[in-house]
Order: sequence, then structure tokens, then C-alpha cells
Amino acid sequence: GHKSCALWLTGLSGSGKSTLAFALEKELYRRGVSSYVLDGDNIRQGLNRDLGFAPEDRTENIRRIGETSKLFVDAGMFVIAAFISPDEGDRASVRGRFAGGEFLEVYVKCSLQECERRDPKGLYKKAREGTIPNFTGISAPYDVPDKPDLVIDTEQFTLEESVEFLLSELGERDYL
Ligand code: GGZ
Repeated sequence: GHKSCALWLTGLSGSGKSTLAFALEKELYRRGVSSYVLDGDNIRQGLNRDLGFAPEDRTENIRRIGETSKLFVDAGMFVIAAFISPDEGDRASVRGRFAGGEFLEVYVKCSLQECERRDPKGLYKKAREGTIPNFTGISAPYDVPDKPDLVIDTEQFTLEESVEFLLSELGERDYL
């Protein structure tokens, strides 16, 4: 058996949140633990398609994702939420909706310089040119987590190492 929880991945665009989330989902599945990844692709196109990137829209985005994550945890599942979630207060509000131990904040750490170098979708370039307003790290703030439960440095570790680390931490904390 396992203990259900929400793994909340926060970090800059291009830090590796979604990649890490899907790699972890795959490994959990191999271990017989079903999980579900929430990310921009399945949330911002559907449930939150009415929301953009203004501060109040991001706050509502994170609130709805937090509530959705809570439903998954109440249903006994693991949920892995991969969103920039730049605002410390918004993240704290989500945490507050969960019982202790049902929510783990994971800071997916990567320098802005490296995210910008990766620029997988060319968004940083556009943000620098001014065609994308309110871009996190460039023209909108990112609050570095104060006391994250876990930190994954994607400049230091490979994807495989990061997944191994998360699995071992989950094991040690009796989630798996
Ligand atoms: C940040 C933006 C923006 C702006 C579009 N700022 O790397 P991606 O492309 O695939 O992931 C980013 C995603 C961020 O959505 P989130 O729901 O995670 O953001 S938040 O938690 O702040 O609400 C990026 C893309 O959307 N994107 N415009 N202005 N990222």
C-alpha cells in the first residue's frame, strides 16, 4: 500500500518540472502506484482555459489546481502538479488546504541563466523581445521557496538521478 499525497513541483519555465513529473509517474507506475500529472498542457487548455498570466489569473490558476489536487488525494491517489506557481502566498494557501503530510513542496531548482539557455519553446527569447508580457523570471517575479520539503537541482543532477532521489525520499517518508 501507499499513502497518497500531492507532490507540488514549483520552478521557472524550462526548469524541468513536467519532464520530472512524467518520469516520476512512469517509475511510480512500475512500482504499482498510480499517479496523475497535472501540468499546463492538461489544465490550461481545459479547466483553466479562461485564465492568462496576469497575477490574479495565476493566483486563480494555482487555487483551482490546488483544489483539483486535493480531490485526487482524497480519492487515494498520488498527484504530481507541475506549475511555475511563482507566488509564495499562493503556494502556502494550497498547502493549507491539505492535512499535514499530504502535501510536499518540491523546488525544481535551475538558474534563470540555464533556463534561458535551454529555452525549449523559444519563450524566453520572445519575453526578452517584449512579445510575451509578464514572463516569469524576465518581467514577472518568481518567489524562491523559503522552506521547500525537497529541492531538485536540475543543473546538478540527471533526470534519472532526480527521479531516484524523489523515489527514495518518498520511501523514507513512508509514502511508498
Ligand atoms: C510564464 C508562460 C507565460 C508567462 C506562457 N509566464 O515552459 P512552459 O511555457 O511550457 O510552461 C510555462 C507555462 C506556465 O504556466 P503555469 O500554469 O505553470 O504558470 S503559473 O503557475 O505561473 O500560473 C510557459 C507558458 O505557460 N507561459 N506565458 N507570461 N510562463
